[in-house]
Amino acid sequence: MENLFRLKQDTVPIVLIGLQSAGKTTLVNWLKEKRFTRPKPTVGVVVEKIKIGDIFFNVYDISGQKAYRENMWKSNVLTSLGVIFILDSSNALRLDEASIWYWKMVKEWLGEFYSDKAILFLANKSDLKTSLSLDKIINKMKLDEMSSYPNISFQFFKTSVRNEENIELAFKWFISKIKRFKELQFKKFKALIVSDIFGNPLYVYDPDEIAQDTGMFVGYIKALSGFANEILGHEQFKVLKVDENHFFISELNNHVVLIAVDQEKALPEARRLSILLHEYLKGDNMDLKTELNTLLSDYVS
Ligand SMILES: Nc1nc2c(ncn2[C@@H]2O[C@H](COP(=O)(O)OP(=O)(O)OP(=O)(O)O)[C@@H](O)[C@H]2O)c(=O)[nH]1
Ligand SMILES: [Mg+2]
Repeated sequence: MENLFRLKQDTVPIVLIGLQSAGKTTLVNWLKEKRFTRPKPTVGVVVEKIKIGDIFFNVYDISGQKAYRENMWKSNVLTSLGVIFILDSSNALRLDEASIWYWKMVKEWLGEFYSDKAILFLANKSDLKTSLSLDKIINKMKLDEMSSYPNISFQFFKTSVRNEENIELAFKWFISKIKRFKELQFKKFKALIVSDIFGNPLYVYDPDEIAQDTGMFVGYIKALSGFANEILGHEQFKVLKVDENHFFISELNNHVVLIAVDQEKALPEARRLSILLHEYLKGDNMDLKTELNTLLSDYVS
């Protein structure tokens, strides 16, 4: 447990997804070296720490192969502040498939619970003759429906990494959004509590501490997600196993509560407590506040 909590990150996680050969790795290479490359297909996920503007990013470049989409894409989308979805605009044959996965991300993975996400949509390879117009892509993929997701900041660009068309412009938009989200996200945080099954806090981090290390909480989720071994009934709750303890992590409205429980049968209790804590942290239920006050008065400001 000690070790896990030393896994801090002072970088902002962002993720690149999109079907095979869209140009994800080419874009990452461009960000690093400012030159056009012809990479080999990515196997699994490659993480690069890259400074863009005045922010350090941990860039998660994930393979476009189907086997990685449901789990790797999803878990990285949920734990990143920003998502770059790249489409090969010259490949009309795979537009439907790309569309299916794009909307799966927005509707199923992000859903209504997650706010403060920036999605940068890049219709890449605009330099190729067969490249579809942005209008056609917007139409076919129904991208205008993004306006009904006010919790997601969305912008699209037609780009070419090869010609550097719109790349700077796209990142200018993306970074300005990320900067805002970074500030907001950590302002919202009231506390991060790791408690045992009886609600006795084992670790408590106060908001100031969290604000000082902006990537910390995302880092926790990432570290713990690696150990995920089971999904409980509710989509928002995951059981995570580390050594002989179970760690319970739950994400809702950007509040995060980690609860360590020592036995399997204690999970329902941890879950109940987590829900109460979430309500408390949201700060809009006065009755719950009273109920939890006794339990947490020393720990939550
Ligand atoms: N013409 C053109 N080719 C590009 C552009 N961007 C990337 N490519 C090429 O497209 C090919 C595939 O690019 P990758 O970056 O490997 O694609 P990827 O999305 O990382 O693919 P996977 O790792 O397999 O998921 C490479 O040969 C790139 O050089 C572009 O803007 N224009
Ligand atoms: Mg790649």
